[in-house]
Amino acid sequence: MDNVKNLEDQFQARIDAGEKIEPKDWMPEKYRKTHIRQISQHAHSEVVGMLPEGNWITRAPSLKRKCTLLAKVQDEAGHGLYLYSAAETLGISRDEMYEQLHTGKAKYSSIFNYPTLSWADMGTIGWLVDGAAIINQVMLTRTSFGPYARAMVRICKEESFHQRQGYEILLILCNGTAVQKEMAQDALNRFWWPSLMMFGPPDDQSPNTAQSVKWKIKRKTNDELRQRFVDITVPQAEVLGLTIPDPDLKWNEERGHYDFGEIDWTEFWQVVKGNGPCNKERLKAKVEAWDNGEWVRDAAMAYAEKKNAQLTKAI
Ligand code: FAQ
Repeated sequence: MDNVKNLEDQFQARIDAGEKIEPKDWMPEKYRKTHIRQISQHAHSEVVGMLPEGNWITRAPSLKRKCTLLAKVQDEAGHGLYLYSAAETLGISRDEMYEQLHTGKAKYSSIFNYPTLSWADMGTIGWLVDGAAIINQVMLTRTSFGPYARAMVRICKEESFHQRQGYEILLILCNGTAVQKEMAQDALNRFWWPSLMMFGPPDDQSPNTAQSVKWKIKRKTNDELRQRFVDITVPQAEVLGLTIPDPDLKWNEERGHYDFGEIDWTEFWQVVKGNGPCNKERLKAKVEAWDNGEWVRDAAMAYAEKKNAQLTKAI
């Protein structure tokens, strides 16, 4: 018992000194489990997050837009793969993680359970969803677990490009016809509140935050990051000439931040529990893709086994 306490104290001292923890280092079991939970949920979010935008690849308004959207969606797949690899270093297999996703046991970000109804949603997802993801993930480049922190550096560079391409779509729409601007406003109206929910429950209702901050898994709390997102995004909406759908949104001189209205946490928990507008559709699409891809996985494995056998024989 004393031995474990000593190890835990030494571990915390390493964290406090700003050292990175690597997969083969000793770590408390809860630190390992928290990372498996967070990194795998993050990976699932990237992968399920391809679906709402994938919906618009065939309907993009020009070849240029189609290529850009295709590249963005592929980037998200890549992010999922780096993250699954980072989680695997903690002793969970990719198959186990997929199984947790496909059986509905694992979570993924609530935001991807909302439908994408117009082309303006592609702009709004880039601007707000990738925008929120960057604010959360820039902090994660300094997270204490080495493989996660390193994966986040590259991911953030790509998310930053995604945010700009989304904002540019909206700039064009907002400077276009009245109908195009209306489309952009409608997308903002639908995505604003779900984007604020991406940062997770308020700090006083977040069971994981206190320990995760202590272990430097989280460098800022859910509410701190949410406030930062609002402060950065409001002036960007002003440039677009769009109205954020929150009558309580107001600059607070004393705090040096925007005040904003009450988030509907009942809606958030409903979506997290599987009852959002698209939860069932998203899971069904993922499971179908997995089942339909079985012959590809089998063929790839058979090819790899054959190559291995040839190599072994040659040696
Ligand atoms: N949705 O105690 P906390 C992206 C759950 S990537 C669903 O505060 P924690 C890129 C939480 O898991 C977006 N569930 O939890 C892209 C926990 O449940 P559990 C994903 C949520 O972990 C863009 C419970 O509530 N980003 O968008 C959500 O300390 C465009 C209590 O919450 C990441 O995953 C939610 N929004 O803090 C892709 C970033 N919020 O597991 C495609 C890494 C909370 O105990 C297109 N993750 N829950 O059963 C994190 O930073 C953290 O995990 C938080 C949650 C901040 C999300």
